[in-house]
Amino acid sequence: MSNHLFDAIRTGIVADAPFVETTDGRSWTYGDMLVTSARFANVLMELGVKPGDRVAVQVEKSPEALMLYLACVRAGAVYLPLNTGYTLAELDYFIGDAEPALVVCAPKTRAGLEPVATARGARIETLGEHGDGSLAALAMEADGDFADVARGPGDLAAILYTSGTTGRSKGAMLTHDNLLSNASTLVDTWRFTAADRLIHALPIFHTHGLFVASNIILLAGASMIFLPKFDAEEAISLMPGATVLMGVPTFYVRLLQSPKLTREATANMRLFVSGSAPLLAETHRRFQSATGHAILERYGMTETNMNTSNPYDGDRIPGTVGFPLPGVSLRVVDPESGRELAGGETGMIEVKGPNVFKGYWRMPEKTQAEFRPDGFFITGDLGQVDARGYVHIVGRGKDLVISGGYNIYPKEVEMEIDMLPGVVESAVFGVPHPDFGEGVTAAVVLKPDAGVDEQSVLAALKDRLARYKQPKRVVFIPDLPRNTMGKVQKNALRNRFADLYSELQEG
Ligand code: MCA
Ligand code: AMP
Repeated sequence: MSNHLFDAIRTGIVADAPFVETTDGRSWTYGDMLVTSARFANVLMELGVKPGDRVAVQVEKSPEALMLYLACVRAGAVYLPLNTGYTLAELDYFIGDAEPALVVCAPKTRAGLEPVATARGARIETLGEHGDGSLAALAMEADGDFADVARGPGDLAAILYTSGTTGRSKGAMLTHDNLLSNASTLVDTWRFTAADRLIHALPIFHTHGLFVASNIILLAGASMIFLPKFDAEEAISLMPGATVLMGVPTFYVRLLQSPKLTREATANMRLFVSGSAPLLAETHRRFQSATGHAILERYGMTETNMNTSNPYDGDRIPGTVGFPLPGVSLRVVDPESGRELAGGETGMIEVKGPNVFKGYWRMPEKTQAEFRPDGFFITGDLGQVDARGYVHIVGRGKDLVISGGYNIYPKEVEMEIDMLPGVVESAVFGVPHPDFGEGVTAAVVLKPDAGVDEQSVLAALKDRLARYKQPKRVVFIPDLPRNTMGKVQKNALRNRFADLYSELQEG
């Protein structure tokens, strides 16, 4: 029997080679990984999770959480990671839509989440950040051997929710081969070997930290230092014993604020990768002058995994995302007609390849609307390909703000603000922010004598939206700027409030 993704992870495994360690002194070898993920897989079966069932997981980052992901892969279940910042209101939607057989949450959030899970027919267990919780207790008693459930390349391994420009979030269905093909390509492209040691400071509920970082390490038989969150000073102190860092641009902005970021401190490092949001060319240049390392910028999406990468050998050009990865086809088209554009012309980026997801969970119409008849996926990103073949992302055709590597869909925030008493309407947009790249900003139109101020708007959003989606500033204006068709002109708002965060020091 074969399990497409896990068989590849097993191949060539060295049982006593280090896999993951934490800064509180816990560590797992590859042999430990096999046993621990088997124990969790046995528990999933005992709890009645069947192949194809969804397992929704909202827990703090820990090696055990990663073992639970691997257990789902081995048991043929579909792993559904959820941002720890999501509020109960947000979770209710995801659980209702995905209909998981099991919800795993942090011990401290169980009381709040239990009614939501049980109302939706899901069982609930807990997993704490130090290997505690009811699921971990069951795993400790379980068998350390597990016969992996047969899964083919096209079977689902995970569903990751990504917000939509209209309406609610969509679950991107990722198959075993989407994950395996992309991670294998990146191992080769970025020259990973068993000798690598990654500083893993990203969250593990999104593609970047879960699939790009963790799957690469597993396939290469390499090791990683698992940090609960990113801290620039801590990351620098770990660099002499590490070889690679993967981060969002905010990581690099924050690293550059430290006088300890020097050529000597980074001498053992061979690779710094950036993605999830545009890296300013200025950050790239400053990093190179401080350390001698050219950050390797790549471009991906939840739906597609990684699409392009600057070269490992060769010029890593600031402000570009490099070349399509081997096996990935990329074209730039006229958004209206779908006609392919010539090099140097700006249009919609479309991609096709084994990396591209299977579709949106239970949304066949939305899936169809985002694919061309010839199988290319419409990314919503605007870009061009230069004469040397480097892809440049020049904007977004979708109404989206990216703050510190997290995506915020303005519509979702606007709907919450528009429901507040005293509010006529609102527009949410991103403007430059020295730390987060873009700062979520709301322009609000009030009824006369509404008695609403910035603090009251923010207070009302507190339990409705994850913290990172909440506006950093709320400004009040008499009317929203509109074009002759009545469409809100967000560009005009972005221009008007472009300097809102410029007085902030970086970080
Ligand atoms: C935290 N806050 C944020 C963000 N993170 N606000 C806006 N945007 C954010 N990204 C809030 C905190 O709740 C806090 O609010 C205040 O801002 C300051 O928090 P701070 O301690 O400075 O933040 P932090 O905990 O240090 O986190 C910043 C971070 C983190 C390290 C940049 O957001 C992060 O790890 N981002 C990575 C996201 C990621 O993995 N994206 C990949 C998605 P308060 O003070 O009120 O409590 S995958 C993807 O995009 C595709 C596939 C791809 O290409 O990779
Ligand atoms: P997500 O929905 O979290 O998967 O975010 C994917 C989006 O992040 C892409 O569609 C891009 O808009 C953006 N993105 C990812 N990597 C980069 C990059 N290197 N440069 C610019 N934008 C990026």
